[in-house]
Amino acid sequence: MTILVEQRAGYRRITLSRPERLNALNVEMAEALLAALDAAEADPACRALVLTGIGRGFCAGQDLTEIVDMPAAEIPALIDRYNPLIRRLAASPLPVVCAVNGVAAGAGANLALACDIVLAARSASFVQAFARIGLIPDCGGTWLLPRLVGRARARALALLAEPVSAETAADWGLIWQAVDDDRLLSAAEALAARLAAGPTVAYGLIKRALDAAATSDLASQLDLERDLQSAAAAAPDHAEGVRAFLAKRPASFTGKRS
Ligand code: T3D
Repeated sequence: MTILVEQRAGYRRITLSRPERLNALNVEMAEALLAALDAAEADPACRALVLTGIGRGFCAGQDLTEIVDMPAAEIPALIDRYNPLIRRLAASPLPVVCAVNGVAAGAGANLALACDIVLAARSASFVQAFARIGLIPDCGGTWLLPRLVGRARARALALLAEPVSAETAADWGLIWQAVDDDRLLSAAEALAARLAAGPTVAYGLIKRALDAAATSDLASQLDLERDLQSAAAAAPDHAEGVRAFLAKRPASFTGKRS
């Protein structure tokens, strides 16, 4: 079993579980993660996700023992097994909190960055390790890095392949927050619980709008905001949010579509 899935009140925690290899990614793990996303999204009681790793690493990227003798011609097919996971994480209607418990290297770093809110233990680090083994950042790295940290830092991260501490990652805007190691899981779970009690439909639409903005012009984005706002407003949580505000009470969101 390459991952563990645990049901919590309102959300699921998915834990990468190949600690002897620092949770290095293989096709079996990518497919298990996709199946876990499918199952979570199909369950109306699941309204957020936490992704973390077991042991001292978050994920050391591609399991290199699996590609050591792989002909270059087979690489595209391999990457086509991973890319759906990055697309699915980014496009999931559920908010995904990543708790980076240790080193996140190569595809493991970009797997974390594809999540919505990334917390990292202060002892964790991020390394775009690809160039060390003559590869380029994949799993969305070349798309995400310049958008997250700008051209200069993206280039240095990718070309130098040096580790960046969790604190620096937070200072640069690569991630949301660095937290004390012993608080990482509780902080991530508290965020997930908070998101699980939020307006789930609006969260999914917020993600869609922000993702579209990366490749859109202002006029198109305004049109998209109009359309997505209308979908958000049609969900019962919008009316509940307004009623709760006017009644000066906390909102009780259900996450229901209609
Ligand atoms: O070909 C393609 O295009 C496919 C797609 C590729 C996408 C990628 O992700 S390419 C990048 C792959 N990842 C890496 O190159 C990182 C390799 N790992 C490291 O550089 C280091 O392990 C770390 C910096 C992540 C951590 O270093 P350290 O010193 O804390 O740990 P360690 O001793 O190196 O690793 C601990 C064990 O995990 C060790 O096994 P052992 O000796 O105890 O039996 C090590 O071999 C194993 N391990 C770590 N990373 C991988 C791995 N085993 C297989 N694949 C790994 N990626």
